[in-house]
Amino acid sequence: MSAKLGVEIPSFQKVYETIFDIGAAVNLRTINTQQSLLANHFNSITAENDMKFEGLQPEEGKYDFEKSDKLAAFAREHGMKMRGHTLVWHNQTPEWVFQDSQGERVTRDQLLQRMKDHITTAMQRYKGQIYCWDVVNEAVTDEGPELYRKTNWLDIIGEDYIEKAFEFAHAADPDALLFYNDYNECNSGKREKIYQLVKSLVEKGVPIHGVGLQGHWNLTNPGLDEIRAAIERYASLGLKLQLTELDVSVFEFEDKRTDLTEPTGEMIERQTERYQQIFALLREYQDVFTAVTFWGAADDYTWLSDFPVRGRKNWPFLFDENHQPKEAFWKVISF
Ligand code: HAH
Repeated sequence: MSAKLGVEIPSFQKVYETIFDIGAAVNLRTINTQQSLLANHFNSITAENDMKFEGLQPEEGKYDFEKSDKLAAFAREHGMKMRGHTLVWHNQTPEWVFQDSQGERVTRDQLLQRMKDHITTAMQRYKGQIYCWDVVNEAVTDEGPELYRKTNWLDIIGEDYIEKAFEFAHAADPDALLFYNDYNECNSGKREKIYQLVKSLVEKGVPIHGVGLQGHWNLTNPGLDEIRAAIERYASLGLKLQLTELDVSVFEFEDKRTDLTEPTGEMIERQTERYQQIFALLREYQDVFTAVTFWGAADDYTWLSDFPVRGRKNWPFLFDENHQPKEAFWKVISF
């Protein structure tokens, strides 16, 4: 941005040092391609994919920590915190987990044992380094009256699979902060389901310490009032909150256009205003928010360039494709 030429770029995480952590999701490629950006502006990382079940235990009992160890080493070398993502989820979990050697579905007890082994092995490896884990991801339905998303975990274990996961996690590392994480978290219907689920866990004395709001948002949705209502609702549970996967897509979810090679001026203007409003709101709730993690760091790499439209570029962050601060960055650090 030529208007800012010659101006020192403040460190994002230092500006927010007393407010909340500033995190980024990373992978083995971006810790190289975005190394100095990450080191300067972020004080926390999350593995985008490499700590998911299929990444850590692709075959029964054969753990593979090669990638995750490299990410953890990157965090240590740069004095960054690390979040763990994610232990129990319906996606990116290998089929073997739910089957025995004959290809038959495992029993409840077998699956609980596998869950326990996985959680214990993963968490103990990073004990003292990963301070916070997304123990269960996306267990609630988007639509309809049912609370629990239909998954193999639910089918085989039953509704208590969630509390079991938290109990195993707490036993594996009693110092780790344990989060429930979900998306569409500001939609009023889903918000109430997430609230009911987490409330029931708290009332049962399940060791849960926080709610992760993924924050996969766009230029209009969710509205600021919906975000505020969700924050108020979750905060009323007395737990900590984090924004765990923030990005602001320049496309509406239903918009499948593929003609753009750069964002329009209007998109960038609206994104700037949106980020300014989002961070003003988050600062209002700085007593409950302990971290804001983006699902990436700069516009040269985002999962949104493959989702929901394959191969369509998106520009959802505060730093552009050349790792330069966008106008939205300057707004977010000016308060
Ligand atoms: C998230 N799901 C996952 O938590 C994360 O692990 C993954 O890398 C990307 C997004 C969000 C999601 C969504 O936005 C829409 C449909 C299903 C899931």
